[in-house]
Amino acid sequence: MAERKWILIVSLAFIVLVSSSTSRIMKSSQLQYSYMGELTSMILGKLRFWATFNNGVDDNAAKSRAIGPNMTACHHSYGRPDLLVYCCPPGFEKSVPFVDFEFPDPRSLVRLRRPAHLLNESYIAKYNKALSIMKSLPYDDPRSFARQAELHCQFCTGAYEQLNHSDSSVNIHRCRLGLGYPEGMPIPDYYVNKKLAFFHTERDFSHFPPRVADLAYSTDQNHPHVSNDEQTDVNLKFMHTQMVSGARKTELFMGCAYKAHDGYCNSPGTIESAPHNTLHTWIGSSFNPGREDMGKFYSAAKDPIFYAHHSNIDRLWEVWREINDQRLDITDPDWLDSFFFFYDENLKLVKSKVRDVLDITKLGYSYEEVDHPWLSHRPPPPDGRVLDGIITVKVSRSMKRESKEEEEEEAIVVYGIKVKGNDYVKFDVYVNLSDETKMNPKFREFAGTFAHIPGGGDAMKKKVKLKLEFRNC
Ligand SMILES: [Cu+2]
Repeated sequence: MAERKWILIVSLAFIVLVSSSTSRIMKSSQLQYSYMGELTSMILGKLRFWATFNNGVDDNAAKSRAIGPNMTACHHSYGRPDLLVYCCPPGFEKSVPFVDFEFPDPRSLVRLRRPAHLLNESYIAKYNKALSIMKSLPYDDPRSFARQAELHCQFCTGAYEQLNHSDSSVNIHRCRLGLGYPEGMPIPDYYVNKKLAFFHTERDFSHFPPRVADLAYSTDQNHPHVSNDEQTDVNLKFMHTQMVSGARKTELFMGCAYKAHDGYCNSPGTIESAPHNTLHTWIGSSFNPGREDMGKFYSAAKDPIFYAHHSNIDRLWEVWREINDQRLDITDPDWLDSFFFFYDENLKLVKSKVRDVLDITKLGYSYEEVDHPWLSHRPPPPDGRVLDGIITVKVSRSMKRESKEEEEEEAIVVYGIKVKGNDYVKFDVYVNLSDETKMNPKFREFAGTFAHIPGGGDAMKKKVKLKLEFRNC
């Protein structure tokens, strides 16, 4: 129960009016910790082995390839290739006792996460107030907004040494721990109201509402800028590909599972690439070199909109599991046992494993039901290519013949050839043609031909397929 209450408090409290004076105070106190931290991280780097024994690595964990941060070995990390940042928590060098995560009482009330664009005034006011309280807490307090924002920097830029001597760093994105509310294509108005806590200065002002978010955004100069209507249509079709046709397997949707000794795992799933990454970039300020704050790991969580964005990514995972009948999951124990540390509302340090945060029912919350309009927005099939010259395609072989005695034949099938009744159509198919002078049926590269005799009038259209035996040329 206690943990769940904390989750609620955090989710309500992540948005606060950022006054310039508050942020200056925050920055200056972080600066002091930075000097202190530099010294301690130098010393503690030498004591890494010792530190490992003070962070709850039990025998089983040591045998597994699960990953977790060594909380007493924190150091500078790169926020951008040209920027060294320091986001270690004050006093990290001292080992802090921790407790294992416990699920809330299953009989307690289920919390409902609502879409950000559908919140009513009283909800927004409550959220605003809670976030203000978090912002007013001193930097020393791990529950303060500034310290919560640093978690993203610590866990995503590799600030902590990793237990199990892994080259991989535990990345909170793979845990989908975001808190907040789902979609609505433009940024909700209250996020850009300067009188409210949701406002943040380091954003791209040209992307403020009523501009519809560009889920496939790119900073490339040639990236098209389109009307809101066109953008909405692009977004819906884009989401269909990212959620349905492009993500039919767990690994395609989720990306690779982190584990120790495998080196850096940098194979994101469809949703992590976009809309997750693209929206980070779309929201961040174009005046900053890394489109900070949202555009970079080290700074992203300083923007209150980060939490709503990440909660939506969490939600999309649930939606994806639902449309795939809940069958697709990663079962690798090394991934499931990878862990993080977070403070709860009572300032207790809690060790939380990936397996602890996968079932939202056990965590005591759910998402308000919304439509998924992108489900019915499958992009139309391509118009096809007009055969007015040589077309070259790469075809992967479905099988390899083990021996000449085998009876099965391998065939090349050219699907969907469309011809008009009155047209004369003929084309040849060649396999492994490396020399165009051999484009002649007398060579072995010739695989077969398609020929259509005119007749039946233009109104009569035919859709046929050509099947050719594959011979090893
Ligand atoms: Cu993110």
